[in-house]
Amino acid sequence: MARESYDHLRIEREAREKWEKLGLYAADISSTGKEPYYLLTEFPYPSGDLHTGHWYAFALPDIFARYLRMQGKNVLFPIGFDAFGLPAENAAIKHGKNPAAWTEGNMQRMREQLASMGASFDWSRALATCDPAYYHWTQWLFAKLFEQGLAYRAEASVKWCPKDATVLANEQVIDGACERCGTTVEEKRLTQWFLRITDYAERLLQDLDPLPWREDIKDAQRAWIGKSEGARLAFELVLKKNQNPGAWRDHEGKPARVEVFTTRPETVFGVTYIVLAPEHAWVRAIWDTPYDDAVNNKAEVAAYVEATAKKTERERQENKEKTGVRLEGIMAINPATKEEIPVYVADYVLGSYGTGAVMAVPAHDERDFEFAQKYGLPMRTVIEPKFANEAPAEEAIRLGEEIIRREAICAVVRNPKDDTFLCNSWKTAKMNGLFTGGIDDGEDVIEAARREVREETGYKNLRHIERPELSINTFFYHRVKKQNRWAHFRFVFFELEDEERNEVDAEEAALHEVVWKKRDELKDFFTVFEGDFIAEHLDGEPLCFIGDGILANSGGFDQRGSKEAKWEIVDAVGGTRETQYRLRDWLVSRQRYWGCPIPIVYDPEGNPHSVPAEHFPWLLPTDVDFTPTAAASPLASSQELRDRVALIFGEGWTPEFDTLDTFVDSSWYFTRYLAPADATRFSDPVAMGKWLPVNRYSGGSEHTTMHLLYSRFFYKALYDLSLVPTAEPFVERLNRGLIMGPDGQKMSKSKGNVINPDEYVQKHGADAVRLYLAFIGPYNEPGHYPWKPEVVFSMRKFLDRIHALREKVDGDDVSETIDRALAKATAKIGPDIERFKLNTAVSALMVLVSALEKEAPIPRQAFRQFLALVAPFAPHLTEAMFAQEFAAEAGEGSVHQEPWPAFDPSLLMEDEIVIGVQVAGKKRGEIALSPDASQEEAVEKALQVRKVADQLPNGSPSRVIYVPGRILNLIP
Ligand code: ANZ
Repeated sequence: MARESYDHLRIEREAREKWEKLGLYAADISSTGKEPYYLLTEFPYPSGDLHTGHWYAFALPDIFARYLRMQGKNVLFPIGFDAFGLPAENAAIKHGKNPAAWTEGNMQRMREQLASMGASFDWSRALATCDPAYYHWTQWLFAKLFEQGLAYRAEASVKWCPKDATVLANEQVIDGACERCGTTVEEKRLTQWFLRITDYAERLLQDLDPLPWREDIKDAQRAWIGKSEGARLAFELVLKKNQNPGAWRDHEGKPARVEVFTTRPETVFGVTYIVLAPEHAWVRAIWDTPYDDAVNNKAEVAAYVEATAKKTERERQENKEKTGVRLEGIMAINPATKEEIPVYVADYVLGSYGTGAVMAVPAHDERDFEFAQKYGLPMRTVIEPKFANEAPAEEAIRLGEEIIRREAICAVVRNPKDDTFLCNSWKTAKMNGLFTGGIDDGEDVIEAARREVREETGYKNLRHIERPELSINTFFYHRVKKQNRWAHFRFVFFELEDEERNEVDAEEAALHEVVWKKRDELKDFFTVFEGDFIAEHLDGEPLCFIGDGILANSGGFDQRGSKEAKWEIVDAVGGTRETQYRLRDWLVSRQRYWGCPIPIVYDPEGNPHSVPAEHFPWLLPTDVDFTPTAAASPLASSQELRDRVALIFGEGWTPEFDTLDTFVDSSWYFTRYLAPADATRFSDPVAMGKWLPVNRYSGGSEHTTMHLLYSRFFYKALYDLSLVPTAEPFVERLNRGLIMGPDGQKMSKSKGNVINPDEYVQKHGADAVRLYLAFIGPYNEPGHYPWKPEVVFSMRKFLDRIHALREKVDGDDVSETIDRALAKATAKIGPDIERFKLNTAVSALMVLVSALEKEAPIPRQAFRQFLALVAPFAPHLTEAMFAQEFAAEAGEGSVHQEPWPAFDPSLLMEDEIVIGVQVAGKKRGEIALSPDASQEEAVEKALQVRKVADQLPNGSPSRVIYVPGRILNLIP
C-alpha cells in the first residue's frame, strides 16, 4: 500500500519562514544565563555552487547544534565566507568579470542554497573576509605581528611561471611545468613576506599533547612540524687543485667548512662523502673570487643546478633514481677519521632544511646507500646489528652476571647445485641455526670458518666467496658453559665444491645434525634469535643497516652502544647538539589581486613601515589590470594606490603591491564572529572571555596541517599580545569523512562525478538528504562513503512513515511499551549525536519508528517526545507535524524549542525473561521475571507454579540457589 507522501516543498519553505520569524538561531552572545557552546564549522569559499560536500560539512554539525539548543545550551553556530582567493581573480581574467561583484553574486546565491539545508546558522553574524570591514582587522592584526617582529621580509626561492608572471605554490607545479599553462617553471629569488611560525614550533608541538583530538590529527600536525633532534657537525674543505693545495680559506681567512645537520652523529666514522644541496651557498660560491678557480667541472655543476631548479621539493624527495655531480677539485675532511672524502652536489638534499648539506653514511642511510651504489662510492659499516635473546627464553641474558665477549664466525655455506644451505640442528638443545664457532687467538677468520665446518660437518672442499664485511652481535646465555655471552659473529661465505666429507669426531656428531635447507625454508627452520636476519642476508649483499646497534670501525668508540655513545661522539668531533623542525616560516605574500592588501609602505630608502591604523582598512585598489603580464603584482598597475601613498606619506614613498595568503584571513575569523560589526576592535574581549576557545571545530581533513596549524599559531601570537584569552583556539577538532562520487571515486569536478544535491532536495526534500548523509557512516572518522541515490529515496520513505504516525496519535494514556521504546532510543541517540555517530543515531530512530508503528494509539505526550528526538535530523518535517499536533499547547512555538527528552533509566531494563525452576536439581517448570528480580520475588513466583509447589511438602524450600536471569533451584 502506497503511503501518503507529504508535500516537502511547502513544508520546508514554511518551516524556514517560521524559524526566521522566531529568530531561533541567533546566539545570545552576552547572555549570562545559559551555558555557552561555540560550535564552529570551516567557512566555505563562495564558489557559487553548493555541492554535496557543503551539505556534508554543514547540515550534519547542524544536527548537533540543534541538539545542544534542546539541551538548554546557548549555542553559537556561525557562518561566513572565506571570500578572497584565486577563482574570483581567474574569472576576472577569463571573463572580464569584476572579482568583487563576482564574489558578491556567489555569496548571495550560496546564502540561498545554504538556507535550503535547514541549517540553524546564526546569519546575523555572517562575515566575508573580502569585506573591508573585515580585512580592516586582518591588516590591524598583521601590523601587530609586524611590530612584534613576527612578520618580516626575506628573499626566498620561489617557483615562477614566466608566462603567467606569477609565483606558483609547489602544488601548482606539475612535472616542472605550470599547472595552468604548461610553461616550464623557473626558480626565482624574490623578496617575500613571512610570518615567523617557526618561533612557535615547540609550543605548537607541546600544546598538542593535552588536546582531546583524534591521535591521527595530532600526528599529522606533529609530522608537519617535524621535530628532529640531532647535531651540527663541521667538515673542513680542502682545495686539491694546482696552485694552492691545502685548506681552503673563506673570505675571513678561516678554513672553509661545510656544516651538516644530522640525526645520527654516531655514524660519523662511516661518512665517506658529503653532499651539498644545489642551493647551498658553497655551490654558488664556486663562481666567485677567490674560489672561481677551485672546481674543474663548473659547467657540469651549473647544468645540474639549473636542472634542479625545475623540480619541486616534493619531486626531489620522491623515491626516484638519485642524481648528482661531484665537485671536482674539492675534498672534505671527515672530522672523526681525518680522511679526505669527496664532495657532491645532489638534489636529494634540500636547500631549505637543516644546513642544506649532509654527511653521507651509505652503510646506514638508505638515500646515501642508493647514491653510493650508483656512483660507486665506498661504504663503511660503523654500526652492527645487535640481537639479544629475550626472557622467557632459557638463552636470555642473565641480568647482573658478567657478559663474556667472543670473536666468532658464522659460516654461510651454499651448495650451488640445488641452492641449499648448510644448517646445524643441535641435537642437545632443540636449536636450529648455521654452523658457528669461536676464532682462536691469531687465527685467520676464513680459516676459522673452514675449520669449524670441517670439524662439525666433515665437508672439506669449500670455495671462499669474497663479500663485504658483515658482522652481527648476539647476546645469549650459554647453557653449557653457564655464561652470558656476547658473540661477535663475522659472516664468512662459501660455496660447496663437492660433497667429499671427512669422518666427524664422535663427540661433535653427537652434538650436531647436518641439514641442507632450501632458501625459502630457512626462516621457519631457524630458531635462533637472529634467524630472520641471517635468512635475509644469505648472499652477503652490501647491507644498509639503519637501526641502532653496536659501534664498530669507530676508533675508541668500538663496542659501545650506538645510541648510548651518540653525544660523546658529537663532543669528540667538536659538534653541537641541535634541534631542527621541518616547519618553515609561513610565506604569506602573494603576487595576486584578490586578497587582503599587505598594509605596508616603503620609505624612499626602501625600508618597510606599517600603514598607521587610522588608514585602515587599507583599501584594495580597483583601477587594476588583472592580466598577469607585468613581472609585478597586479596592484603595481594601480595609479590610485601610488597616489594614495604619495599623498599620505610623501614623495618617494611606495606601496607594497602583494596581497596576503588567504590562510591569513581564515586564521582569526572565529574571533570575529563574536563581534562581526565592531568597527573599533577586531573582536570583543568580554565575549572572547566567555566564548573562547571554540568548543568544537568541525572541518575537512585536508585542513589538518595548513589551516589548523596556521590558526593555532596566529592565535598563540595574539595570546602573547594579550589579545585573546587562551593559548589554544579549539578544544575539540573533528575531521569528517569523505563523500565519494557514485563511482566510488573522490567527488571532484575534474572526474565529472560531482553530485549536486539540489535535484534530490527538489525531489525528496532537504530532510531526506540530511538523513541520508547522517546515515552514510560515522561522521567523525576517516571514511569514504559513496553517494548512493537509492538510499536518499529510502530515507524519504522513512520520513513518510514518520509522517504517517500522526494518524495514530490519540489521548493522554500512558503506554509502557512506548515509554520503553522512547527511553531506549533517547539513551542511544543523545550520546551518539554528542560523538557525531550520526549513523547509529539514525538506526536507533528507525528501530523506534518500527516500534511505534506496532502500537496504537500513541499517546500525545509520547508523540511530542518522539518529535523532539527526530527534530535535529528532520527539522522541517518535525516542525510541520509539531504545529499540526501541538499548536494548542505550544502556540507559535517551535519543535526546536522543545527540551531534549529526559527518560527514566529504569525503563531501560530488559523486559521479563524466562528462567527454569528446578526442585532438587530437576527441572519442574519456568517463570518469567525481570533479570534483576530479587530472590524473594523469584521464589514467590516459582511457588505459584503447581508442579513446583507439588514437590515442596513443606510449602517452602529449606534452601534456595538463585542465579538472577539464569536459574532458580529450590531444595525441599
Ligand atoms: C647522517 C645520517 C646517517 C643521517 C644515517 C641519517 C641516517 P630528519 O629525521 O628528517 O630530520 N638531512 C639533513 N639535512 C638534509 C637536507 N637538507 N636534505 C635532505 N636530507 C637531509 O632527517 C635528518 C637526516 O636527514 C640527517 O641525518 C641527514 O642525514 C639528512 F645513518 O645524517 B643524516
